[in-house]
Amino acid sequence: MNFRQNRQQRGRSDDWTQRYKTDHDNLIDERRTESVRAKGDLSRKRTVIVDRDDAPVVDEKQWTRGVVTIVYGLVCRVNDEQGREWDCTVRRVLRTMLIEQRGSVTVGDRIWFSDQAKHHEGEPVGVIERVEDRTTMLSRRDRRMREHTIVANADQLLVVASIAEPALKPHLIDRYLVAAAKGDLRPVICFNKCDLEPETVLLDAEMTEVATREDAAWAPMAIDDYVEEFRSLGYKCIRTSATAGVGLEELKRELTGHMTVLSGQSGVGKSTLINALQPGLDLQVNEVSGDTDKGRHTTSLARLLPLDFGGWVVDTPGIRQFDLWSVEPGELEACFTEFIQHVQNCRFNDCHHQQEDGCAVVAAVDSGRISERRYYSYLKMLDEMSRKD
Ligand SMILES: Nc1nc2c(ncn2[C@@H]2O[C@H](COP(=O)(O)OP(=O)(O)O)[C@@H](O)[C@H]2O)c(=O)[nH]1
Ligand SMILES: [Mg+2]
Ligand SMILES: [Zn+2]
Repeated sequence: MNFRQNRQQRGRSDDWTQRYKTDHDNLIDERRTESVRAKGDLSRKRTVIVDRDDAPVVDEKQWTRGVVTIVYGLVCRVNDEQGREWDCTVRRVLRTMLIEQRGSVTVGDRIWFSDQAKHHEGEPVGVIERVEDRTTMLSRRDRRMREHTIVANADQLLVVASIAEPALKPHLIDRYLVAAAKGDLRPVICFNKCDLEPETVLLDAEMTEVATREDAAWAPMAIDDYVEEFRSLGYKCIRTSATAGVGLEELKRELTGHMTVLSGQSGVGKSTLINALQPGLDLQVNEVSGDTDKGRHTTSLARLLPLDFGGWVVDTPGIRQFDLWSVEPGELEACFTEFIQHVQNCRFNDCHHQQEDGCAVVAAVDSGRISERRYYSYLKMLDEMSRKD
């Protein structure tokens, strides 16, 4: 499915948050009164015909295809294939069905909606009738350990790092790579701020804790060597400077035609990069998610941003810090691509590659075929997982 972009610029930032808060209830109520009026079109829609997967059968004459770009409470903003924006609620029967399947409509969902021939503050109003099966899902866990899908159908994860201000954190990159592998997304690593003098990379304190090997000799490398390390593992690496305009064409090529989730710690230049690729978006630079109410509202929403050159980026502060809760210790080794060929040679089937006898991964670290740094990164994540339960 190819969605055309909405080139129109909208002056919407904080104001829609407030608008939805006050208005989405009205919008829902409006719909409710409407659907009890038993005449014509509306009463016909009360009977929902479902296909074998229990999803309502597509009604191409009455429905329009769209993609959900933002979800605020019970209201979804939807872009249709002409790039027009709609305010949609979810058909109640579908909502119930989704709740039973422990899900709800999410940013990135490909949907079908019906035109309610109404307007809400200038936006046409629709009702989501059907959600297509998702190809991928990225989730996070809330404080009560419940899983929330943040974005559906993304196919790439852009891992943005900076070589200075803040200094490169290779372990953090490894974590994003694990999340990408787990979520079935293709990772692209962007080393930004290449106009600056690289800062020394420090082995973080927690990693020192797990570096139990007697001959631990890991020492910081030059930035070029880190880039080379990730590249040799098969990851696409791009050096950029958002401010000096370096590497932007290459980055653009990687994003074209994909739905790419932005990730990377605060301050590395994510917003600046996206603004450089698509000036009209005007993402706020230096936006820090604070504890103020305003901060929470404006930064906790995942948004799908259309790119003029084709594709979407997902700006979602919620997944900037991935935790590894959904990855099981046995799955972790499979997320370290260079371990895979060795794992089968470990003496024990349930080897976690810590200190076990006959561990082929440890042997590969000893012989230099697996980098010590990556191995410690693995141990650190494994250690965290064992603490969690
Ligand atoms: N020198 C330099 N500064 C950059 C570059 N990209 C972004 N910055 C600066 O880094 C700071 C944080 O950028 P921002 O885009 O808000 O980072 P985000 O938190 O990842 O979205 C801002 O002051 C930017 O101007 C770059 O390529 N080089
Ligand atoms: Mg930002
Ligand atoms: Zn092993």
